[in-house]
Parts: sequence; C-alpha cells; structure tokens
Amino acid sequence: MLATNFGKFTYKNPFMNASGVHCMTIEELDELASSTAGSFVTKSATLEARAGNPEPRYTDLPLGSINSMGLPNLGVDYYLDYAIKKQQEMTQQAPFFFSVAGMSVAENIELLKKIQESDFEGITELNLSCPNVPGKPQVAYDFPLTDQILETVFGFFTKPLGVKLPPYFDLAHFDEMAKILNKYPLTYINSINSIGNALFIDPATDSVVIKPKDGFGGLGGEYVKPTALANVRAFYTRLKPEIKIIGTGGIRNGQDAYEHLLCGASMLQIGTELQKEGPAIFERLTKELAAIMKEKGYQSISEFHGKLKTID
Ligand code: RRO
Repeated sequence: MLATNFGKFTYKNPFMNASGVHCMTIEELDELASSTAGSFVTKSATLEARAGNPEPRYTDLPLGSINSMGLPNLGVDYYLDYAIKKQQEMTQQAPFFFSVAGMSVAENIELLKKIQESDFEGITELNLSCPNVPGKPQVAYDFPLTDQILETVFGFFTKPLGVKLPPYFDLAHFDEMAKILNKYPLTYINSINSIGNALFIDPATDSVVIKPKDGFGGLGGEYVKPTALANVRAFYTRLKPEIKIIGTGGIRNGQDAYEHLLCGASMLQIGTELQKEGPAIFERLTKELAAIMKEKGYQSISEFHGKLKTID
C-alpha cells in the first residue's frame, strides 16, 4: 500500500531519516537499516573526520529543534566502507543514500570522484545547504556557484545523484533555481534543509540555547512545515518530471507525511521527530499514513501524489 516510485527505484514505504539524525555511526545506521523505514541516508561526510562545533549544539524546542552541529562526521572512508559492505547484505532492491558535504568546491569534487571510482552502487546526495559552518555561506543560495558545481560534477559523475537544498522564500528564487536544476540529469532534489540561522531565547535565563555562532542555528520541526511544503510544491511544479523530490521538514505524523506527498514529494525524511522518538517512529508513521489513505479510499500513493488542490 505504501510503496513509492522514485525514478527507476521502488521503496516499500517513503520514510527515511534526514541526514544528520541517527546516522553518524555504523551502529545507528544498522538500526535504521533494520527499522521499518523504507530507506536511510548517511551523515553528510567530508574528506577528513570532523569533531564539529562545541556543545551544546542541538536543543529540542517547544515546536521543533535548533542545531549548529558543524558537520561532525567520521570521514568519507568510514561511511563508504560501510556502504559498500552494507549494500551486499541488503535484501531490498532499492538502494540507500550516501550524503557528502565538502567545505569547498574542490572538496565536493574530490568526494564525488571518490564515490564515482568506488564500488558504491547507491544514490549519492550532495548537500549544498549546510547552514552551520562558521564563515561558510550556504552554497545553494549562490545561484551561479550552484550552476558551476553541477556543471563540473556532471562532467564526470555518472551514478544517481541528488542535491539537498536550503529553503527558498521568493517565487523568483524558485524560478531561478529550477531553471538551473533542470539543466542537469539529477535523480532528485531534497527540500528542505533546516531554516538557517534562527535564534531561540530561553525565557528563564535570557540566554541563547546553543553555544556555536552565539546561538544562531538551523531550525527544524513543526516550525518549518509550511516552508517545507511550499518548497516541495514550488519545485514539483517547476522541475522536469524525471527529477524526483524528497520532502523534508516538519513531519511528525501521518497527516504531515500525507501533505508532503500531496505536494509532490516521493520520499519523506524525518529529522527532529526521529531525534525525539528514535527509529520506532517509522512504525508509527507508516501506520498513521496507511490509516489516512484507507479513510480517503486510496490504495496506493500514486493515486494522490502531487494532486494538491488549489482554489479557483
Ligand atoms: O552538521 C550540521 O550542522 C548540519 C548540516 Br551539515 C546540515 O546540512 N543541516 C543542519 O541542520 N545541520
């Protein structure tokens, strides 16, 4: 009932983790692989391992979360070794996702060359939207730079590739980014990364709640759902149909998942709520989404996928 088409792949259900949550170590990745989730993605990797920003660097908030992790990860070789071993063991036909986030254009190219030359057969996600590395602006807010990176990457990269995008807030920006993305043989885009550089104040202490960047960090959870839905919808109506969409942002229950699918998402990633509930959340979400579909008389996602109604 919950099977979802994603280009030439079919997943048993659309749910997976959002990169960064429950995917730093082999132990966490194995827990996702053996959970109810339809797939999973590894923590965005850099060439060398990184410790990330000083703690506290993640806090749950009343309606979501704020983080400034600063790209902590165990280095690309750690995840690539795991991925190549894991892909042999997996009984599912559809492959999992491997995320990379270089700190420069040159590092992104080097990371993707490494994946291209490796035995990894899954899908690669290029994260162009990390909001939390001091002194490094989010790449995907620089349109010419994004275009230039994609042009270079598709000069040599022949495996399935998607990009993780930050939220956009203006129709002109959706138009401009879609025009760039449509030039390339992308497998998918993932919208949205956290809303960058939010600020949360603890009313009891008059203080910010995370240490890095004087409290500025990426906002996730319930706060961001309307922005995430807008980004999924805006790209679904602008991108060529070969480019699939992963909807990420504010999914806490079956209704949130249903809305992302209605806007045109084909896979769904869970960040903040997975952090709060752990991998058992996937069982709950699949049940809740199936119950909504049953109530509405749908037998498959394809019957309502992308079919958001507007008012004449
Ligand atoms: O590690 C992080 O601080 C981080 C990354 Br790379 C990202 O893409 N999104 C986010 O909210 N945090």
